[in-house]
Amino acid sequence: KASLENYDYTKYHPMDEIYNWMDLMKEKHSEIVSQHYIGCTYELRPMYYLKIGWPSDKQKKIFFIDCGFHAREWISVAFCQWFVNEIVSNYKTDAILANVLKQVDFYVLPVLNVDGYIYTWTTDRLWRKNRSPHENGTCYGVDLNRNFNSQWCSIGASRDCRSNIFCGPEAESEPETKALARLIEKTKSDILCYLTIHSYGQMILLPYGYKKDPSPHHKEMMLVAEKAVAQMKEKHNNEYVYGSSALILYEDSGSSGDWTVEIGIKLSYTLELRDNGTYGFQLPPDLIKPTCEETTTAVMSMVEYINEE
Ligand code: ING
Ligand code: ZN
Repeated sequence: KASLENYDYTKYHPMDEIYNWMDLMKEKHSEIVSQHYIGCTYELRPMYYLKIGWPSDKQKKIFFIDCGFHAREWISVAFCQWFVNEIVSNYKTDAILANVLKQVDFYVLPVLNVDGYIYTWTTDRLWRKNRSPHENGTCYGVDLNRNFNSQWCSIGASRDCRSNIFCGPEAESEPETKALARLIEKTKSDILCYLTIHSYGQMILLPYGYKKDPSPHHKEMMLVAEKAVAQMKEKHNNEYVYGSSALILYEDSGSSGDWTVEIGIKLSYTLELRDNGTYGFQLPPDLIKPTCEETTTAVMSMVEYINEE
């Protein structure tokens, strides 16, 4: 069994290594890290998140991050791992972080779409959806970011199972969607910020996707995004844009970012990491480090904002 000491965060890792990594994390850093099962994928693989923070008697706030919604967006998965490693490597020496971990629990879900992620390693590097069969097994996969129960399949989604943005037979039809939605619902009154990590395009997307109207905390969310983008620019002089999905990207429905706002979570962002299209989903491993470094500064600026509130 590999050890955490020589785990390489500047490489992409296949799913078996990520499961193993989660085991090692919770064993080695058991004082602040625990692992939680949320359900099984269509192909019956377990999905887990890591909870990171000091145990506390008082109700803590939650900063929620998920990765690996879309199978081919490998940098997203690499970021969740990088971020967990940052916390466990620094909480003993970084006073700000130590303080944050008293008030806030990070929930980090490294891979939601486990079946799809494995499929990109074995069969098709550019697969996006999960792996549930449809129409008697003639086509596969639902877009998990079109399967949430918020204006489901009304715009920017397809009812054709061959489409890459297939919304599924109904809202929350997929076990992956259901498991994540139930976890978020159960903990929503404590979630201060929901972040879902995608690639690519270098954007911080705000709700809504399904309409051009601003969401309830739009102004505040824009301020927080502006700060995050400034931090990222400072780190590696790399430009991210921010704004509501429907305005700066495209209209879409049934995304997790819209659904979390609709159930009352105050801050909800979809991050599109590097790059701007040169390599697209196949971001070379030597760009993992700068991408994760700048994204960590962005996330930490958001965390500090909610912690000061
Ligand atoms: N992008 C997101 C997608 O699901 C998105 C972008 C998210 C648009 C939320 C609107 C709302 O299409 C990627 N790269 O998957
Ligand atoms: Zn995506």
